[in-house]
Amino acid sequence: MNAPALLRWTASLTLGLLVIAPGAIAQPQGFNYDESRVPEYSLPDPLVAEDGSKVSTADAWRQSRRPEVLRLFEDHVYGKTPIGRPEAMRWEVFDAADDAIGGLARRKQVRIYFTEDDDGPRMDLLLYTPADADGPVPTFLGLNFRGNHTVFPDPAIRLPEGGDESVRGERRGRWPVDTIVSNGYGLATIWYYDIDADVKDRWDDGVHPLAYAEGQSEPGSGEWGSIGAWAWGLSRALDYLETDEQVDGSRVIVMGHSRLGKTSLWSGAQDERFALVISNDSGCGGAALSRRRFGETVERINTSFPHWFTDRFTQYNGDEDALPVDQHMLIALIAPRPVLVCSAEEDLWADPRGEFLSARHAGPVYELLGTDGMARDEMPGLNDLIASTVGYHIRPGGHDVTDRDWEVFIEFADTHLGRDGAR
Ligand code: GTR
Repeated sequence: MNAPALLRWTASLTLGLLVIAPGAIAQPQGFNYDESRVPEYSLPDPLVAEDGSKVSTADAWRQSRRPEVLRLFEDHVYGKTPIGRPEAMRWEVFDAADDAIGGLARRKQVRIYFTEDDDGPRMDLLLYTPADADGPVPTFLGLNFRGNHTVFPDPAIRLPEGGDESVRGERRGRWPVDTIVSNGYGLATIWYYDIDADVKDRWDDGVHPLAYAEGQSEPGSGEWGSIGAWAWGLSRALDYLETDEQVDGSRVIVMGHSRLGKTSLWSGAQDERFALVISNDSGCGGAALSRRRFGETVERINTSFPHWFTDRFTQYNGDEDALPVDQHMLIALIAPRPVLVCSAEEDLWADPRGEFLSARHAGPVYELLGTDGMARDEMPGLNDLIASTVGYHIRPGGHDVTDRDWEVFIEFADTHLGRDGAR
């Protein structure tokens, strides 16, 4: 990223913090935080097809309704992802160590190039796996907000272009790498700006240009926004992870927080290779039901962050009931794979109840596909993990990723994927 982009990025993060920093800072005014003022709404039934027919078999879901719901999210919410894995994609492992984190982990850094041009779009993947693993391990994959070097105070982590040395390790609280590897899991992470800068009205950087036709300079109507691009980057990371002998490619867990939680859900919905999907405090456009208009609304998100979604999502500003989908159907697209929705009590902007209800209303699709679905009808109390295939958890505190969140991610992954090498 060049220096002006870095400045814009810092500015956009600062703005994000002013708007919804954890706990201490008030939720934006002028939005509904009162359950009694949630309007009456009725959700589209994930099991009723557009032609009105009821889907009653797993085959019918897989063969016709699932592709239909996927297309509705492409057309109306996130935009269509116009490309798959580029033919010229390649990678180079530029760092490998067996004695990272005081001997606890192996570290690897891989530069993934999307074209044959070394200066073209590319991303750096940082991978830690347990040093004592005898074989491939289940691995968490998550994008990070501020650069790989912020994830852990490890001097060997390459600084992104234009990156700031003084923030090395500053996000360690969100990425307890030592706990993750001690529990037998790997952690792979990428700075989301490598895939696409989080800047509105800027479409000439990142991976969007890879899909442009001659003369095109921004995504067309109905094409991917930034969430679509970040999700695509996660799939390309999985392309690499499937080849890494330290990682069990059939047990990669895609997780993300906030805008990157919206991204992990969209990524897991599109790419069925992800074994488990986790969204943390993902809110509007993520796990929360749009029709509740509790906290952040469709209009507000399209106004603050018009580049995240497809242009067509703005049709539903103030008109959520007209959406042919709601976010429970995004979760249903992940079925039958386990999915965990995590909320924080004070993060009303992200509508914890709306996140729970979304998970719950995805349940019938999971049940049709032969799983236990969502085990409970009522929202649980604090720190009470619902560990059914559609899982949910809410903890005390605000918008953040905490040690408690990771404890829950690991417990849920242990339950659904099994674990190796735990100590
Ligand atoms: C906020 C936005 C939320 C959430 C958050 C974040 O400003 O309103 O939807 O995505 O940013 O990503 O930190």
